[in-house]
Amino acid sequence: MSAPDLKRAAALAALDLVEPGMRLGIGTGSTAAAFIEVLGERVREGLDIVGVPTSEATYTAATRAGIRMATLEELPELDLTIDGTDEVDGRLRLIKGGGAALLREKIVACASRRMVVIADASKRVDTLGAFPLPIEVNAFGLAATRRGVERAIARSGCAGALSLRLGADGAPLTTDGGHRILDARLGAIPDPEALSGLLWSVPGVVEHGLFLGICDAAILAEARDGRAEIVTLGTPRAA
Ligand code: ABF
Repeated sequence: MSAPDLKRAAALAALDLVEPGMRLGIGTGSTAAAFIEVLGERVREGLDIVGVPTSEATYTAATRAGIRMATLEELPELDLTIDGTDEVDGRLRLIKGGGAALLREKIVACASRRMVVIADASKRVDTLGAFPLPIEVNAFGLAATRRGVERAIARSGCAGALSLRLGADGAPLTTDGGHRILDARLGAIPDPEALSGLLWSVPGVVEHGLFLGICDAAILAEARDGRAEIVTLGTPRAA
């Protein structure tokens, strides 16, 4: 099965969690795009829900799909957020932010009663960190913030290079929130909780891509004998 087929299979499994009248956080990335597609089909068949996007790109895609959208200002409490991820471990700890939307994704996820990630099973890891950890930083005083981030990484027992994320035009990428992203190539993060706290203590760090204790379930699709097998990791409530 192709990756798009697996993403769609995970998205369809997440759609089963959507009930009429729900206020939905809708994520960013290609798997979230598959969810928008299948959700749009159900909305066109009459499903009544309202969505809050985690990025401008998601707002545009969901609106095009005919999904009624609102802002988090209008709907500060959500019932369920469906979003993608870059990595998920066995304790439902995530690395997110490959799509540069991590700040709004974390805000929306934390405004939701439940947060469910959808992905193909390649995102499943034993230890977080093979995927570079995105760290969203203020553009002001970037050099000083970078040194603070390097010290925080070292104090957490991790090691690895930091790089400033560039956009397609080769200039430093600017997030929806107007910030910059430093990607930390750490390889492995044995103590995500320790690293999270140390990063937050650095002046100039706005947010990072470690989602710890936020995710309720992960719906993973894996190809088995030409079919998609769905594995749901999560709390009994979510699973
Ligand atoms: C988004 O989904 C980001 O946090 C993450 O980087 C991305 C994963 O994208 P994809 O589903 O295309 O692999 O939520």
